[in-house]
Amino acid sequence: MSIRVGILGATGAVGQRLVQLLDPHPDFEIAALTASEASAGRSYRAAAKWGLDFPIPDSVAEMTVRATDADEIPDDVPLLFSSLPSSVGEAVEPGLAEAGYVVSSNSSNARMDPDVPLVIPEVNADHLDLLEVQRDERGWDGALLKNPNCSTITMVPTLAALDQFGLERVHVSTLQAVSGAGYSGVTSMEILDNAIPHIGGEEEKMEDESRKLLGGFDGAELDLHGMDVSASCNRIATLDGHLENVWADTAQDVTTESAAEAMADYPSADLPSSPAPLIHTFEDPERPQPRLDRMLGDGMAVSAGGFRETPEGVQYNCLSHNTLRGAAGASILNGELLAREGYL
Ligand code: 11C
Repeated sequence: MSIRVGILGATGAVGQRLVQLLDPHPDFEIAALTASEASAGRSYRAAAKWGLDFPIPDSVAEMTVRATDADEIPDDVPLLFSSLPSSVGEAVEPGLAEAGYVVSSNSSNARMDPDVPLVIPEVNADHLDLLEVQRDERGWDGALLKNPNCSTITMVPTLAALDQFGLERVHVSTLQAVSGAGYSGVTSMEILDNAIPHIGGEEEKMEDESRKLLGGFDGAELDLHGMDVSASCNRIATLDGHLENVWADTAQDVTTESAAEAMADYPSADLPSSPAPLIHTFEDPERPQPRLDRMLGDGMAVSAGGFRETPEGVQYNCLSHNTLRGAAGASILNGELLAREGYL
């Protein structure tokens, strides 16, 4: 039976991707859409500034957009996918979880809260048990689960594959697509012939979230991974797909072959939106590239290539689709995990 779901922040770029990925979906059916007060009461077709290259699905086009408020969301919609701006997420998500909704959120607020699980199902599905701690500590009937930032999601599965060699230090420099900043269409032309060597707050997110995702969890407490992570984040004139140059220093020797093999063999999750293989590896040093590789695994795969040995470990490049694997698809995958683990 389909689980009725809501999308919070349904008119934004990630909200639109959520609509695209949920229509249709094997486990979920869209039953509620919310946005700001300015959009409430309008049809989704009228409220959404539809900028993506697929049609608005008929099933939602005439659905009335609601305000993002617990009183507005029907009780028979147990699962909410949140793509709210972080300040709005911070204000409303805890109240929704307290009111009994299970919230799978892409918003950046609360990702590092000790009793809020931050999950990539293929990497740290066991961290979901933190929801029991969350219920005990906060007394919520519902739950709040987060997926990481898109640039973190791109890199962390590759690091998870390399952790068998003992990760000690990670340096990463990113080349991030304009859709990560919400740019679309004509606005994205503003950075043509340019690159912006700074993305506010992004470095800290990559450094902190990576250590939480790869941290150890004993069923009650989470320890951050002991590796040092140092990030430099840059915006380039690509529409979709974050490309990242990673230097991973390891305690044990690692060859280019063993690094590539560890990534190619890294397992998928047994969930509808987890692709097989999870990580595509390339020998061609010019791959992965955003335009050629961002849609691998229906936009849910990670790609890696350009492997080179360094004195301390291995250097490589990785890529994923930032609004699919990196945002909307990541929230849906977490929703699938919540359903499988009996939280709905
Ligand atoms: C960017 N990674 O490309 C950002 C967008 O923490 O979810 C996503 C922000 C976040 O600008």
